Amino acid sequence: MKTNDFSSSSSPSDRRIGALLRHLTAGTDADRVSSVFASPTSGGAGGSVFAHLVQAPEDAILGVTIAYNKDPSPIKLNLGVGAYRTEEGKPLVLNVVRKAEQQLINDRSRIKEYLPIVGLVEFNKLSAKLILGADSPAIRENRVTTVECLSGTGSLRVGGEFLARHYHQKTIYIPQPTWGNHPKIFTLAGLSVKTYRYYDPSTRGLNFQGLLEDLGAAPQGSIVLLHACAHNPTGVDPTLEQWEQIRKLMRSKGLMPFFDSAYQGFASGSLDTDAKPIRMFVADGGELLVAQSYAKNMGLYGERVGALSIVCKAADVAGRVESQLKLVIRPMYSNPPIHGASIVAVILRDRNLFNEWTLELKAMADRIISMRKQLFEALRARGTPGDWTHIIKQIGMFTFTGLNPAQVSYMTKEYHIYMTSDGRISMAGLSSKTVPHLADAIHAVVTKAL
Ligand code: PLA
Repeated sequence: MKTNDFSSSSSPSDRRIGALLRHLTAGTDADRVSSVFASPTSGGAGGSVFAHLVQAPEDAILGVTIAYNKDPSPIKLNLGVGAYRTEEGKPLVLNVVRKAEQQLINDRSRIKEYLPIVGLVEFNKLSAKLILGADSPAIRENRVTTVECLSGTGSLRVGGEFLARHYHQKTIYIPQPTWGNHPKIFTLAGLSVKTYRYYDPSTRGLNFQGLLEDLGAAPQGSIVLLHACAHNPTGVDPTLEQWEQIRKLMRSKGLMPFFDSAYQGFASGSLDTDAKPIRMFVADGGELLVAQSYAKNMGLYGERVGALSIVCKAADVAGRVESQLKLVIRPMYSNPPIHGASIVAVILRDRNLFNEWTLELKAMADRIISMRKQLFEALRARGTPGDWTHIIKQIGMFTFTGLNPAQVSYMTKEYHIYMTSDGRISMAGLSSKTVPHLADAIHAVVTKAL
């Protein structure tokens, strides 16, 4: 039987006639396969159903690494993403993490079954203790519900979606500027995103007055995203006295605090000191949310391990909140991964490993602080015009240099130094060896008047 006369033809009407013919002559399997070529999602001559897509831009932060990887220059330097590097410029796996992993591997009783929807229960309890404090009244009174989520990002997303479903106010105020993913996470979670003033470029410090005015003018009950410490990208945190004023204002207006704690321990080197602002809000007995990440402070970036805690006023409410969180999580990713959370649980439950972790964490924080000093001194030695004291005043992983996008792109082109276009540099990506190169680049670019 010869029914293929039309199937190799390119005209759609020919193909339709061919298909019709084959249908009428009740063809063989091969005929039926070729008739599928006329359907939009099958192979063959038709165009892709995705052909209309435009190329999306790379992510403003993670795209910097992609550009860096493509650069063959031996002097290239990646100060884009906030990922800790050693003095040798290498990624670091903490010693305690290696030890915890060894323990896990040696334990033959460990299995790979699904975790519950809320994740590893011991990890959740230990995470709440780490952020709220071992003596937290909220934990003692069983008013906290904690769920394991996919690192800080996942915790923010689950918390955002929970609020969009169950909280009476759907607007979240985020600082201006903030981590670039915040507006996207909360918009997709179903909240409407507004900003409050945070940073004053003229002082390179906190715009405290603007912050108080904007939160004061926010509608009653609005959600407010607060960076727990080491504000990204500015490196500017409120003082404890300012936090106290923020707390009073927010509580007086029934604003709901949603803390993003992505850098606990990285700001001061102390886990407890960095958690103080959150604990001040818990101490007043009010409600709040906290998203925790272990990416930076335990160096577990790719393990995607974090937690969302919701502090409630009563234990029975916390229980119902948890039941609703499960309804958010189950259709999103069903249940979280087991490995990263197990590493964290091993470290947090064991006093020796915990102490060793705090030392390693402090060493990372100290190395970053020493990079700040070295860069500041290097610019001073070069007589680079401008006041660079913000390099040593700012807190955490990043320096918000004040360099503009043209200056950033010049430094990338001429010096192979990669950073986000807002002039943020990851101090954790620097080393004593690379400081002079960065200082040369900054000196060149500010004296060029771009
Ligand atoms: N919140 C803030 C304020 C962050 O800076 C980051 C990460 C996260 C949450 C999320 O981290 P996690 O999901 O990995 O736990 N910010 C990085 C990386 C370090 C990134 O953009 O993804 C940054 O370079 O800004």
